Amino acid sequence: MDKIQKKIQEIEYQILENKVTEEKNLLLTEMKKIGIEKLPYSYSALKTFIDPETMDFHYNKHYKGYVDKLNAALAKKKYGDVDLEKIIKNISKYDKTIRNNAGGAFNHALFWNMLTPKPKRLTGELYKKISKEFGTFTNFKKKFEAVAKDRFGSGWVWLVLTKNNKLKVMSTPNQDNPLMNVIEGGGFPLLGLDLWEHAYYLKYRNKRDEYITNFWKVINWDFISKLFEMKSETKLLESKFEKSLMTEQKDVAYIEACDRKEQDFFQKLISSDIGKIYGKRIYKTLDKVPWLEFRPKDETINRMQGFYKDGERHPISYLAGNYRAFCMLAKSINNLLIKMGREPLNIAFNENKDELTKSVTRMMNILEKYHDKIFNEESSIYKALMTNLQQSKLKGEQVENLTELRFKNKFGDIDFKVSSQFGKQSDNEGFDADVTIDGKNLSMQVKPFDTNFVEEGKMVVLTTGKIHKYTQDLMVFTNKQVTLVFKNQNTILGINAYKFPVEDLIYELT
Ligand code: MN3
Repeated sequence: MDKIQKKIQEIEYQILENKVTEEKNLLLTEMKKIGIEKLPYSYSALKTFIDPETMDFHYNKHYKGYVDKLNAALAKKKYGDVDLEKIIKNISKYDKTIRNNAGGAFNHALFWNMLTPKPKRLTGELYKKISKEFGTFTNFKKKFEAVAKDRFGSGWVWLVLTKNNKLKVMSTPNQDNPLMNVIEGGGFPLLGLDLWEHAYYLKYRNKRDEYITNFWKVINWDFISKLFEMKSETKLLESKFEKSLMTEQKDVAYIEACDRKEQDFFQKLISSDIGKIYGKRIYKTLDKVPWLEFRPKDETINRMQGFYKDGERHPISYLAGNYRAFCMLAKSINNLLIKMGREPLNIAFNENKDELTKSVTRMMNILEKYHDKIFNEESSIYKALMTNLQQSKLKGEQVENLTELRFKNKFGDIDFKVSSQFGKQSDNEGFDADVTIDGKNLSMQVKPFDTNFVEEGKMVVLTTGKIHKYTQDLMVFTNKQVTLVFKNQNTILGINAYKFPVEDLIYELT
């Protein structure tokens, strides 16, 4: 008897366990899909506006249909985890099926929340703004109804908050939405009315105008006001940030130089995958600056890739590969964010790669957005960056001149040809050169260095530049005292250092 009891218990546990796992999996797949917005009232709750049968059909058949078809289309194309608002904002990237169904899902999810069986009058900031911009609240209602009546065929009518913080009544066809990037002069939808026949035909038949007028009886102004406040708060924060960027910039003191420890961190960071994100985004941002012109490399006229102003390669071109500038930029933007009371960036000394990627991406978004405020001659961030980059450039020219001079001292008047200058995009602290010695053509990578010493049978060369594997024949290091020339066959990459077998040091030039 005991045995049977035990067995039953075991089976019961097993069933329970399976059920839990199954529910967990179900939940996980559900979470990866676009969710269904719950209807916040019963089908019969909005009788003054719409009948229960239409409500039931509209919600369960039409709306859920859009969500299901959208999820099916997204799964088929393997778009992975997605956010509905993001899809809407980037709708031009998707096909027509997704455009229609994402629009349907988004519009209706908003629509259900914009209605209530217990409406209150609109008061507060939005009421003031509507009255101010449309003359009176009645004028706004008239305008909204007129635009709605004007919509031929299926579509929506909207009250929209534009990018310039203005209110606007507009209409979109089909399931398009003012937030879609394909809609010209759109914005964030605050209020919307479904003008498809499926939304009213059972109750109103051909009297669409009556349906439009009855809409005012069920509007959830509390929800609309919240949407408005949320969106204007974001806008307010943005304009505050912009203002602070303009005024704070006069105060040069807030741009702090980076200490050695911070520089070491950013040096490692710029050599990593995150450094690649930084470099790419710097190029993208500088490309938007109107007074700079990007020019690609052209060997026939000996032109380097970079950003040019009045025909000259501008030192800002070194920005992408310069870790000191990277550090300065991160610190300056962080100081601004802290002063604004916003969440600071988490870059310096952070070892978590995901967090770092997020923070650097956020920093680059800010930089790109405010490119015209940051990259202009009035800006103190720009001035500080330029001082830094000019110093790098001077240092580079010094290294170039000294290296060439020492090669000529040793080998006579050889042809020393610099093929890529100090501070190119991928590597700001070094340059490429070619020499012909005893009829042999040799390519070299030249870098500045601090000091060198022998450790465990290897020659260690400490440098402040980026540590990178090069393919040239020679690795050459120059400082004020000496130029070291190594064979580049057994080069080992260290942290802030290159290491070589002692016998690979072929020349010490002075
Ligand atoms: Mn509908």
